[in-house]
Amino acid sequence: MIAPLPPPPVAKTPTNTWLREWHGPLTADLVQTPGRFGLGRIPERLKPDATTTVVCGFCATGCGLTVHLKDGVAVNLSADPLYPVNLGMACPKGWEALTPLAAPDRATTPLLRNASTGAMEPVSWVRAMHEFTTKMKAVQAAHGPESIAFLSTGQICTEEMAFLGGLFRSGMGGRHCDSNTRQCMATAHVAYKQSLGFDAPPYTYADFEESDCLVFVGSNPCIAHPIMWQRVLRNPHHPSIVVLDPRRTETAMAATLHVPLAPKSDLTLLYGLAAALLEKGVVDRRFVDAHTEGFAEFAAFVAAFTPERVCAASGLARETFDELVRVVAAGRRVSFWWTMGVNQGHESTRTAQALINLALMTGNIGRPGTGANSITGQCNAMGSRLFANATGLAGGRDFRDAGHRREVASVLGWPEECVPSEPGWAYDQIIDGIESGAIRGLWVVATNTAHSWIHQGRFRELAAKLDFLVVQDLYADTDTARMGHLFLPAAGWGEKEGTFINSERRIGLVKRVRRPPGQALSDFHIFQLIAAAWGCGGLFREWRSPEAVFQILKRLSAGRPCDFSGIADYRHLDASGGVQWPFTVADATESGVGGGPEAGALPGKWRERRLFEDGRFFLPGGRARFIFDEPRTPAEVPDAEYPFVLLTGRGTSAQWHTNTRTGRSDVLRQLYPAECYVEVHPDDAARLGLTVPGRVRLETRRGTLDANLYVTPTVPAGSVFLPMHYDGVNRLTASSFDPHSRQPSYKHCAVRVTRGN
Ligand SMILES: Nc1nc2c(c(=O)[nH]1)N[C@H]1C(S)=C(S)[C@@H](COP(=O)(O)OP(=O)(O)OC[C@H]3O[C@@H](n4cnc5c(=O)[nH]c(N)nc54)[C@H](O)[C@@H]3O)O[C@H]1N2
Ligand SMILES: Nc1nc2c(c(=O)[nH]1)N[C@H]1C(S)=C(S)[C@@H](COP(=O)(O)OP(=O)(O)OC[C@H]3O[C@@H](n4cnc5c(=O)[nH]c(N)nc54)[C@H](O)[C@@H]3O)O[C@H]1N2
Ligand code: SF4
Ligand SMILES: [Mo]
Repeated sequence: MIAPLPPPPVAKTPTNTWLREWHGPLTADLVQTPGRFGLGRIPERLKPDATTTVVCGFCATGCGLTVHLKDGVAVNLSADPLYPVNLGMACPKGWEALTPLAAPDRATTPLLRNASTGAMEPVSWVRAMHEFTTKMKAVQAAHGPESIAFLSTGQICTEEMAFLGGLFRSGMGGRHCDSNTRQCMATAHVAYKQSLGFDAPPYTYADFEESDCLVFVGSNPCIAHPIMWQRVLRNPHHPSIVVLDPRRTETAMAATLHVPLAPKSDLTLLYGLAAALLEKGVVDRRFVDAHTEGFAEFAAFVAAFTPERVCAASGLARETFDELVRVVAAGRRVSFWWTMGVNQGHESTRTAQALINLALMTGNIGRPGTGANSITGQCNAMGSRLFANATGLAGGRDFRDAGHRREVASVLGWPEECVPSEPGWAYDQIIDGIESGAIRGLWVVATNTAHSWIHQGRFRELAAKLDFLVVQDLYADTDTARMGHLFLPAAGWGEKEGTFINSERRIGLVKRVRRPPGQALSDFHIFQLIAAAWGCGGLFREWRSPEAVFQILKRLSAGRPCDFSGIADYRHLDASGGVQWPFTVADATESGVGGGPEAGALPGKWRERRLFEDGRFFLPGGRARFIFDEPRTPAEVPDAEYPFVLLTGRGTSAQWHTNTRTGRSDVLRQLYPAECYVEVHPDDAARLGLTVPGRVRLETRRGTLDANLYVTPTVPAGSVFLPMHYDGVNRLTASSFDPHSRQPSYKHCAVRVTRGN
């Protein structure tokens, strides 16, 4: 493994003279005028004058935050009581959202690595653009156009994602690109697409309140989606709340039934649950016959999953399994919710589909309080699923479909040959491509691969082999940025405008309420600069502002299941507290945009939009499919040498991923342990002679990590849990992927636990 380079110097730039240095054709457009919604005019809402609402930039709950302005600049914020998502609530990250923007060590200028000294040195944007284009083009000239790649994110605006995908694939001639959405939501995307015909989480947050039985699988909303959990707590129906998690998490403690299944035994358990429900006759025949296909085969398949088999595989007591069956059978409005305990597994797509199957067979979809509901992670992972242009073509289309390509070309006014006809490589294939030498230039935008990628030691070794590594981030000291040759300083959430799509498909508005520091530019502006410097600015003539691109995205969505062409503009979104897709032109006419309830956003007047209310799915014939497979053993199971299972996930509601943002808030730092810790069951600690306070050494076949010992019965004996927020956690994890979604299996590998230093 290579030693990380020293942190780069942070340059102070007194003025924005860089703008005058830039003589490209887009110069006039690039001057940042005060945002119409942030700096400057305040949107017309039923609000005091000096505030404006912005959608939060951390998780996909998509809370509305009321930003308090002084002279048009944000000075504080509070939770928006009128926003339909959070109803006046916010979690610690939301309350502290402005703080990381004001960090004194924000990156303020592009940085270029000095080849002789190895130091990162401040350069102008002109020079940075020159370096970017000449180096990337040189890589392409020497190794072919497909030898450059990008890795991006679910944390920039949809308009920016669409620009990046279009710029890279159609403008720069690259092919391989993916985002951290692969680490997070790829499974849900593939599962929905195969089973329902489109990547379409069907629910609306009101379903948390309308369900009489909520089943959370591999999901810890108390920590990871606290405001969704608040919505659960508002449920007036005294619901059963079931949690399937190997750990007794905060959510499991608050549940009415915790099902502590063995790690990665979900698929067997869910098939067993289906079999037991079938035996009890808990099947909605009318729904199954009218709206699905493959049920008979499914029913025959699951018959082999007897309670005995389930209990042997999952380690559950028979009473616990029977109670699970009883509770689900008793529900009239049952909703199934899943997050990373499902998505990050070796058979994750089939596991997600096992949940979809349960919802279909019991007719628990398309009605209030029901659904097979994937909870999204990052603020705009839903935007990246629809518009990143990586594995799917804009608007949830397919690259390989000539009709789809024609549609996109005609909407964009591009020649058809500009629209790629093949998907690019997935994240893991791009990393393999670096190893094989196929990928030589890499551009990392708003993600911290060197910390978050599975088996990170391998990535770090490979990244050192790259001819050219560009990192675009708010901070120049992230683990990935420290390895780069060129650093591009980005404006963050709150310093730019655009839209995010939240977990319930609500398109919400992000506004510019702060000026970015120094020469930092919005990702949108950076893409414009690159397009101009590369010489492909002509393709993006219409892409002059985020809102202009929003209009293009509307057109791309038209006629698709995600059609939101009925949204007029940003002002409409702002006035409505966001709008859930689909929202077609016909919907807009019906609800009277400009004067009706949708646009008026009077408290209590917003309309919730749930999918599949008519029982029609997006597959040919309108029928959903039962999809299933034999369960498999994970790639790496405990043995005599590495006897424990390593679980990883979110540690506290105050930490966000690799902690680049949350680590910069004094308030948030008070809310979590400063040093990495590992949770060990009391029996295991006693057996291993580990005592508190003490240090533990964790070793896997890939690496070693020392952490503080936490002894707690919340983690099952035989497993240990590490929060993902501390560097080094992914030194331990093993490269293993679901074959359908290629999502990494972050939550299962074999580890040895001994006394540490
Ligand atoms: N505070 C905070 N909130 C966040 C984030 C953050 O970094 N910090 N990140 C956001 C993002 S991007 C995401 S994707 C979400 C993630 O949200 P969650 O998925 O809810 O969070 P995790 O802790 O990763 O995993 C959830 C649970 O899966 C369990 N699990 C592990 N293995 C298995 C298994 O085999 N079966 C089952 N049934 N469960 C298992 C773990 O014990 C854990 O409690 O959170 C979002 N919200
Ligand atoms: N072991 C283990 N590993 C995991 C997981 C796990 O459960 N266990 N979970 C996985 C999941 S679900 C996820 S989503 C990933 C997350 O992994 P990452 O995406 O690597 O984590 P972040 O810390 O969110 O990194 C985002 C980066 O973008 C920067 N940034 C923020 N906003 C902007 C912006 O507007 N523009 C630009 N240019 N930069 C910006 C931030 O400073 C930060 O450096 O981690 C994955 N890794
Ligand atoms: S729950 Fe998510 S969206 Fe809401 S304030 Fe917290 S981080 Fe932001
Ligand atoms: Mo995620």
